[in-house]
Amino acid sequence: MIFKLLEFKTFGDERGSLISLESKKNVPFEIKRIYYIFDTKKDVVRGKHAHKNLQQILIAVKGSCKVLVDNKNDKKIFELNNPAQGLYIENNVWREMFDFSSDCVLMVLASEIYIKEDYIFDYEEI
Ligand code: T46
Repeated sequence: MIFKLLEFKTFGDERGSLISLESKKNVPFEIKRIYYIFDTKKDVVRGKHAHKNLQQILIAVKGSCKVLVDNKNDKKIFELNNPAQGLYIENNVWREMFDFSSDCVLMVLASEIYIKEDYIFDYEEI
């Protein structure tokens, strides 16, 4: 039930920047799925759930958004606005994503394939 901000090494040169993400290296799990959230409308709150087994890393590869994470012992709001930072979220952590900039592309690396039954929509169940 942990969450923490990870810093990724940026390979930069006169051409620009590159970040590489590798399973079990700078990503602490085997990546089984990648999805991204974009074109999010103003004042929308996404998420509002936890997961039974899933671990994820959320990266604002463009733009910014805020993520509230809550494991009942600790509750924190992170602003994601840097492609070199990823918010690692373990299972059983409540998350809400909000304040998306209009250009925000939020990329998510997931440790499992999509399983509907893995979602916990009742805060009292975490
Ligand atoms: C999470 C946060 C950070 C799929 O068919 N496959 C997928 O892999 C995903 C992630 C979603 N979907 C479908 C299910 C819904 O019909 O896409 C639709 C939107 O998904 P959802 O309402 O769950 O989106 P968010 O932004 O509330 O939550 C998502 C992830 O589902 C969730 O695991 O932790 O982003």
